[in-house]
Amino acid sequence: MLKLLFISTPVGPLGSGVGGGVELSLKNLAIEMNRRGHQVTVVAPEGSNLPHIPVREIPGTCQRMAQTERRENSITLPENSVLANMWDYGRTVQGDYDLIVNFAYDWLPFYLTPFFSCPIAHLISMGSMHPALDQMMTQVAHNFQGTIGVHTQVQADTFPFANLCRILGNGLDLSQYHFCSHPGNKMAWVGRIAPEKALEDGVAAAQLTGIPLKIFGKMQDESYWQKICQDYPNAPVEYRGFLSTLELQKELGHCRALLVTPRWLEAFGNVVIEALACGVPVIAYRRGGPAEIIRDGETGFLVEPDNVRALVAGIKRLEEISRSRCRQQAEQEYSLKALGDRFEEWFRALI
Ligand code: HBI
Repeated sequence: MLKLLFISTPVGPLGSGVGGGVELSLKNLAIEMNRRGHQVTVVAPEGSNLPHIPVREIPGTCQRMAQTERRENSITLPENSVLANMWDYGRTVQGDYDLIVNFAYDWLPFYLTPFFSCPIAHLISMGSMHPALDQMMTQVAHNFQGTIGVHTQVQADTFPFANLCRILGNGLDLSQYHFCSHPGNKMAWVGRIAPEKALEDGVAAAQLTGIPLKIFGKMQDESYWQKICQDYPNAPVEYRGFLSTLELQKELGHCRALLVTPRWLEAFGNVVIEALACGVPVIAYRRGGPAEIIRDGETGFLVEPDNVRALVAGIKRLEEISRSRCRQQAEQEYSLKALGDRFEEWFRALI
């Protein structure tokens, strides 16, 4: 039985959606490790909540999202930083745990690593974004070999320490996702509404095909959304908000396809395996994590990045994809058991 301390992302409380995919990763991992009989405690900003997992809520000011920082900016910490407060708490209790797992994409946890006696596993949730952060990650990768975990090879390749990364994929509680064999005539787009996700390309594809597009996700950048509505006033789109997994999978399952249009390099693409779990084919730009997940022509299509007409060509070929093959891939590669096996092996290697 392992005693694990998960220290969460500082960008927002767990359950708020601000932490995007890393919230889902942390929750699923905590549930799976618990199921395996390990003792998991989560440290997260106050206002966080997780089903059946003890959460130590820490007060303080949330950290700005790394993708909103400019590459040449210095590393910043706000006054009464929740990131600093979470790690100070971790320092005081580290003796009670076999391993600390860091879920923050931030400079401080990497800098603090040599000051801790308890081993620390770092799960990096995005690609390279910031030279000062890359530098600190590189130091940890070399001085604490094996402690850097990432989701995909393409994400690892964005870092100078690519060969020192452990590739862990991701996973879902598939029992929460129900296979749907007969969708309606609509498509889905799922993700934080933010420029790096290029929602406008999905909207443009809906306009070109006339197939209604359901949009799900945290409204992160309102002005960005307003600009899309102005640029595509007649596109058949509907914003459905940030839904719970139960609600999302119900609506997602009734779609003919999920469109994945990242402008940036997605480290993984949780929404891709959520769609596959519901039997929904995925049409994605051949870029980042989705390009490593989707089996082109079998569980979806990978198309030329930033090319809306290529998305449309993929949509027209949807009949070629078997929806049950999509669900099958999720069960083979992205179940919580598969995820738990990969992570437990990693954790044990570090203890
Ligand atoms: N930014 N500073 C910072 N820290 C994080 O942990 C972080 C982030 N931006 C996005 C993010 N985490 C997650 O939404 C993605 O890793 C999925």
